[in-house]
Amino acid sequence: MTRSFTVTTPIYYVNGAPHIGHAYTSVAADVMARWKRLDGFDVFFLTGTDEHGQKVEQAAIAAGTDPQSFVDRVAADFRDMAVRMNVSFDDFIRTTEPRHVAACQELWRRLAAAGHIYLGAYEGWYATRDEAFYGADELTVRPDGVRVAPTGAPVEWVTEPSYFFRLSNWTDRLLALYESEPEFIGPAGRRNEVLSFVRQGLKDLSISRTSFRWGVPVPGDPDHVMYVWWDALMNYLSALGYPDETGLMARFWPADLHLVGKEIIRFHAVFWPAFLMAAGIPLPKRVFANGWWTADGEKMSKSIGNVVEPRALADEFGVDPVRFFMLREVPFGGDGDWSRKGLITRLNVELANDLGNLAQRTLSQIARNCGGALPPSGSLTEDDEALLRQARALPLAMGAMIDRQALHEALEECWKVIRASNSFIDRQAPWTLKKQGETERMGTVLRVLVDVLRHVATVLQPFMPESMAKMLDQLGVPQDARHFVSLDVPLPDGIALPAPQGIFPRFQDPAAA
Ligand code: ME8
Repeated sequence: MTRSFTVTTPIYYVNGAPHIGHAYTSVAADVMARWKRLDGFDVFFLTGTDEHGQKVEQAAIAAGTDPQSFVDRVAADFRDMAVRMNVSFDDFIRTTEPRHVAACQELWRRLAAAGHIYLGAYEGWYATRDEAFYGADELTVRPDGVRVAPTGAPVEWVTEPSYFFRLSNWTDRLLALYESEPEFIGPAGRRNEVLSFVRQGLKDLSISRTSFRWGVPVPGDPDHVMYVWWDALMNYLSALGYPDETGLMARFWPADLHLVGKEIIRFHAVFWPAFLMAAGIPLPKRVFANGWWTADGEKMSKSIGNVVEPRALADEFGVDPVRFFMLREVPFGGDGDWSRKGLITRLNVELANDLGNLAQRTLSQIARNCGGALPPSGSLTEDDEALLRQARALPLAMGAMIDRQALHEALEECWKVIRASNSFIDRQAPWTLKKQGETERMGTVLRVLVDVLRHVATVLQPFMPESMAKMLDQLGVPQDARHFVSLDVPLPDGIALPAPQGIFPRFQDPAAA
């Protein structure tokens, strides 16, 4: 039976244009989805937009439009960004879609009927920028007198009637979950943070608002709209057709991985499993938080406005170098400060030199000295075998790293092979073999390099889909032989290879010229 794999990104607030932070989580999830597809899994990859709540309503008012036209426009922009960055989502859910609204209301009805929801009044602090409630003990006062949450977002005092979810009933069961499923939250630092939050004991959660209208109406009480996080978390189920549990839900739920940013781990690792347990729905297997891209040390954010536009970078450098840089530069799960210089260095050194040049050197010699036909392999030396072994180990080794979201380790594993191949070509010097008339040995060396490059390009497809498709074309690998299992079938000797073309041109920075 085909194994399934379900991965999700957060659904992004449509209060402003997408930036590199959103592209980051989406590209990382895309790498995992593409990896599993190449490994033969039945994959469901979900992304989308979070369109309700006070923050979005305020942004619409500030833009001078009604909320629906505003969210239609910004959601289209997020979708466009995902497509441009080559994010291969299977569905793009929008929380203003009828299918989503219906699912939220149905879960609400069921939990209310089972006694998990009650009507009360909320009195406390709220940060619209975070769309989150805070306890007085979590706040600090800025020098200018403004009271702020730990995230730096200003808070305001809110008093209004509200429905509550009995979150306090779930403290022990959540702690038992973290204990029995140690992999439920990653990385470890985030797990500890969630544990210490839940160990303090949970208070009931306010899940409806009455002071504005832009949300999903509460069934049976139209004065209330649902708290935007209740609505947002439900996207993972509404996209799978909840409450129908037979179709996509049977095939793809529970999710294998919710990928999120570190600031929203609490919503995914505390509130969400509590809602699901109350509803008797199986829990996702893992929630993993990526770190933050900062600009001059501060989190890049739409609300702050210090952002880098991913599509502009893709226009300037190409989509793949941007995808590569984001996942190569910083250990996945940690933070990084955005650096244009860093991107140019990675592009020139690792893509143009290490990988691009290796392919170019190998393929141009085949074009020149083997009549453009893939040379057969003669007998292999220990040096040849060692390099081939290293390359053949990549799918399994990198797969294990990707399964624990160590994307940077997976890339490093591959670069070890690329660096070893560069040493190999220098050491074996096929150009010298040619001069010495050792044509057969020259052919074997080039063939070893083609076979190694084929492995490298195959496992790098999830990271750099367009460029690696080009490289596989040049290596003569047919379109339908690019999955991991295909690597067991050797390329036929003597096939004609297309004329090689550079894949990663070096970037000359006009700013530095
Ligand atoms: O929180 N660095 O939406 P959001 C790295 N709608 N990742 C970043 C980032 C940065 N500087 N900025 C944003 C929401 N991200 C909710 C989510 S889910 C049911 C609801 C990424 O538009 C990161 O994944 O504020 C973060 O969690 C997400 O975008 C937040 O996007």
